[in-house]
Amino acid sequence: KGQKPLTIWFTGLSGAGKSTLVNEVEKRLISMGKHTISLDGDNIRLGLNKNLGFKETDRIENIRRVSEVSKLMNDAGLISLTSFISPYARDRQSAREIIGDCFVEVYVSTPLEECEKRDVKGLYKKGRTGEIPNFTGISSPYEPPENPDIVIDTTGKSIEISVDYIMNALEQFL
Ligand code: GGZ
Repeated sequence: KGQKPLTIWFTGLSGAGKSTLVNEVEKRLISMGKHTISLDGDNIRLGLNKNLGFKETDRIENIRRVSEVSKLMNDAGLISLTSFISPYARDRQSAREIIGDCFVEVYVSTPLEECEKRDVKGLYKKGRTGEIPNFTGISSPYEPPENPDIVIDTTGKSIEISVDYIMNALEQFL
């Protein structure tokens, strides 16, 4: 039997845990025999979108292209997992419209305070000093989803617990 194509769209602040969750959720899906692709800054912003930065119009175009690519992947039958801050509600709504009813929005709601405390790559520090301008949560907005399909705050949770929670919530969409 075939699989249902799906775009599992992760949104949230830098350091919220999107990429980690996408990687682990993808492993689980693969172990269930699903065919997947994951889209993130590493394979999109360094290639297709290398002409884009972080000002508002660039972020809008980043998310538009990711939406179209994810739709293509769904048309090819794949489950696509996307890991982008995608800070603007309007652009996530456009993504939903482009992708259609196989769109699932996962809000990684880890609060700014916790993301900044983690500061895995030292980017928040640079955001605070202004060395990195337009930093999401500090000098650039993040509009939280109002009606996400799944919400997960990773504060104080192991990766395994968080992934168990998401897989359970995803079941109805698979
Ligand atoms: C936010 C930035 C910025 C600025 C570089 N603001 O934690 P990371 O490093 O690995 O993930 C962040 C990533 C965000 O790119 P996205 O394509 O997800 O953003 S958007 O959806 O808004 O287009 C961060 C790094 O890039 N980064 N500068 N100014 N994050």
